Amino acid sequence: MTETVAGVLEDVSTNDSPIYTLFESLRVSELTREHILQVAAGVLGSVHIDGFSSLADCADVMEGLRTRPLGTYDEEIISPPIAKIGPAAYDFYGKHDLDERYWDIAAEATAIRSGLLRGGDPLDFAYDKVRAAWGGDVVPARSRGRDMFAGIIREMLNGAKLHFDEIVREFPGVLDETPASFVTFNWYLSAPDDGGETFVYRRRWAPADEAHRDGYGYSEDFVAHEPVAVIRPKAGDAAIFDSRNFHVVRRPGRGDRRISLSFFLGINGRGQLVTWS
Ligand SMILES: O=C(O)CCC(=O)C(=O)O
Ligand SMILES: [Fe+2]
Repeated sequence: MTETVAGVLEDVSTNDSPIYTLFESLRVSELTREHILQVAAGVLGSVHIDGFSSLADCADVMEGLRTRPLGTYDEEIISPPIAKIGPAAYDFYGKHDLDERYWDIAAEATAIRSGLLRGGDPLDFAYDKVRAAWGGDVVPARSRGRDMFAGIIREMLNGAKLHFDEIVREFPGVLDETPASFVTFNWYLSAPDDGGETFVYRRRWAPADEAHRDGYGYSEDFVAHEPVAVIRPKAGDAAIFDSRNFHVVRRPGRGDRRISLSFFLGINGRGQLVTWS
């Protein structure tokens, strides 16, 4: 157990058997395998990695995004550009199928992304660091034998409503193999001076929560009293948390745009990290 977690260890048990909430938002300078495992096991709310990349690398990617002819890879692209580069499996949940469009958008996005960081792919940079932390393979999840897309670049223009991400529940059968955990990874390439925080609640979806539906998300009142891990993004930082916990992204305030490169991480039965977006 890390020192910080031990430091906040508080027995909240109502009988003689100790029980700990364990939902800290840890702030570290290096991601480790233990961080990923603790988030996956649910004994850590979030890990915020300071200086995951240099600001120069963020600026390089941002400059590339500014000058790239981004084309018509997705109708969700709005002005200003870079609302989203790359498909999210989520976009295809309603169709119950990753159709040809998914693979087409994936190929285009991969091509656009491939030259964005010092002539290389920023996803490779992120994979190298996550692989080093994990000490094992980081490989794409597969859907009907094909490598899924991972590494969406997206701008949160207005934040995101309270939601959870659990692909095996929302899109059963899409992954060829069921991972044992669901962690989201976000590398913040650009971030506002204020606003744009991510709140992660210690609360997983339950069927009765559908009574709190609000469009694609949920109203926040029913999680308001849960322990919460808060991430305040800074450019160059990264963060992980269990994507099955309800989370909300606040509207970005003053300063730079809120742009991240992100993917989900699952741990499979062979001890590999598998990725998708
Ligand atoms: O941008 C963020 O901080 C979180 C976005 C999100 O909803 C996710 O990664 O699942
Ligand atoms: Fe999410």
